[in-house]
Amino acid sequence: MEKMFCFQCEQTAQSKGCTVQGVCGKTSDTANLQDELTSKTIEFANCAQFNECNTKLIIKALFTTITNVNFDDDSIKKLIKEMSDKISCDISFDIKSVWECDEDIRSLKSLILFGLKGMAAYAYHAKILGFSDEAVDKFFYEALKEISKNSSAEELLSFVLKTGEINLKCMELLDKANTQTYGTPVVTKVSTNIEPGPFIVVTGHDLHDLALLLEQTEGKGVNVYTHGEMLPCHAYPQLKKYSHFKGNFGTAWQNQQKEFANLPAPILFTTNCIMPVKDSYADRVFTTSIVRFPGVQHIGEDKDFTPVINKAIELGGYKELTKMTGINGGDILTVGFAHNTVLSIADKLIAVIKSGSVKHIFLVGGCDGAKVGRNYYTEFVKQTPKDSLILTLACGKYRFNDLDLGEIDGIPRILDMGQCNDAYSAIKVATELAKAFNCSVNELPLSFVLSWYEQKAVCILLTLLYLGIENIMLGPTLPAFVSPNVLNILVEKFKIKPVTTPEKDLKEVLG
Ligand code: FSO
Ligand code: SF4
Repeated sequence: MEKMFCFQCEQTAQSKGCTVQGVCGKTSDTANLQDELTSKTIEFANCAQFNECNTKLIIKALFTTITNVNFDDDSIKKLIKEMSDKISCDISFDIKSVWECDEDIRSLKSLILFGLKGMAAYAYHAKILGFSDEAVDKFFYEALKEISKNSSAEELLSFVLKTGEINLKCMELLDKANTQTYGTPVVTKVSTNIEPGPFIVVTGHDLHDLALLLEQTEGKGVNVYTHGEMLPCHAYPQLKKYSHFKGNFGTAWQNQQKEFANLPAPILFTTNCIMPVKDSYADRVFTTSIVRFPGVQHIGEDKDFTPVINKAIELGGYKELTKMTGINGGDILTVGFAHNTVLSIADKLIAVIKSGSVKHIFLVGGCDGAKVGRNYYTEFVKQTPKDSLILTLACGKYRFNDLDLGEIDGIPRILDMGQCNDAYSAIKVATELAKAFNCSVNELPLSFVLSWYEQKAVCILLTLLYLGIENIMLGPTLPAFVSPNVLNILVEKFKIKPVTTPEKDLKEVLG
């Protein structure tokens, strides 16, 4: 008897589905509540009027069900009740009907639903900064309705690509929101060392929460360090202006239970990826916005971070400068190569490609994760030829972002473009290069080597497919929700392939 069913992330049990409890730590009760919330959200989208308040509720519900966001049954129940109270039409839908239907339909509907969840996270961050796009907002209703219909595989496939198209708009919107609010990222060197005295570690993806925390800690003798996907925040002028915004602590999300165990500082989670919080550091963890974990103190919508600041002062931080490194021993991480920065040196970039100093560009991006095989990405980057550049984004970069691979004619070989949503920057750079060389993106000496873990990576992948990007290498394993027939379509139409070994894949790419 299955107690639950979930196969939305890369670490799903036996690469098939979690049926007893989540590998992520989600209990079957939480998983079933998240299914109920998804079902209610689909019912709601079928009858709700299109307006800001309803859109926000839909986005919040979708974001809540993303992997490693919310483990708290009470808050999910509250959201289900809020949604149920607003359902005004007579419709009944159970997401379990999707899990139980024909495997190709299940696969296509999963691609839409999981892509939508990822997009909801990006739309949420943009809305917090006051930025919305009507086409993006309307699509949430339309796509959720589609999931409840009896559409054909063909119709669903075109909806899958439509999800990718709208997600591109959504990432563009978030890029606009972040840069108009906090300035255009500039190249910045970030230290991995921790200075003496009280400090706060902030993780997740939300720039707004970080900005508020920086404001509230100013002049209080409490330093702020990023963790995980917050690292690129150091490049934004309106954030880096704070002298107490110091550096980066730790590596990617899957190492948090080890890295936080003895930390003499509080940790603020602004989004995923939160792992089950161990007793050894539970009293030091704070969540805010959509993130929740039972028993962990939550900072509400008033965003009063006083309890976090007081905790930092109480714990006191390290007594002396504490040297730390990335996973390869490097202690400086360079960030800030967003599309504006890279395109500001477009002439130089074009020149080094034309002269042959740069023969290939690799986009090695995506999520990190716990699986052993993920050292593929470290090895891949280490083995790339010296006349190649590596664009990177999202938390998978912690596998190699502390490596010093040198420069080519003044351009660093590793260019960190930002968070997962900054895949938009990579797309911008690729399309501009294609224009300059008067060819298609697929004809550029550019290869996409992606790592996926959760649903934000799904919507980014759909965007790349919508753009017609071919030969994407995807790992560490293919999604369990892609059925053999759907995979065949992806292989035939887009030549998508699973990663094999760095040696073999590099040989194939470079011929
Ligand atoms: Fe990583 Fe987690 Fe940003 Fe994801 S922290 S895995 S793709 O949430 O969103 O990259
Ligand atoms: Fe399993 Fe991933 Fe779902 Fe968690 S989110 S229950 S690990 S498939």
